[in-house]
Amino acid sequence: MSRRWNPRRDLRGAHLHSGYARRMGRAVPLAILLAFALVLAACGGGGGGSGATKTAANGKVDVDARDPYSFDVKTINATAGPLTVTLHEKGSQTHTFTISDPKFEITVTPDKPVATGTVTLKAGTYSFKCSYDGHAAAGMVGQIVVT
Ligand SMILES: [Cu+2]
Repeated sequence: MSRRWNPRRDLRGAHLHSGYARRMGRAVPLAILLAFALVLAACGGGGGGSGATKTAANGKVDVDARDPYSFDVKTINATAGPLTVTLHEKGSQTHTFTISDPKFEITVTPDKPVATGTVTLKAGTYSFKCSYDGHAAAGMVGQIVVT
């Protein structure tokens, strides 16, 4: 029967074992928390974007498309007339700079990292986005304010 066993050793064994279990029990959630923190940091870094504003100079503006899913500008100020947009690929995914009305789209890929196009805009506010739905939803959107 178990009464013949040295109770001290049994107790110590149980104590050590429970200590080990406690450490493990703490280590696993910590690893999960760290993994979540990394995921959140990655999302925050890209999707957060910024409220950056750029003003077109001489009818030209440069826009960076970054991974994951952000432009380096949220608001582009421009004057009525032709606006030349140069899109630069700063990541490794295909992105577009798209205006739906008037229809305008330029596309960059890792193999073709710079794209330029000109669109003529009247005074008003236009939205632009990356035409990949997931990208726009993740923050690749902005507006052009034409005065
Ligand atoms: Cu995109």
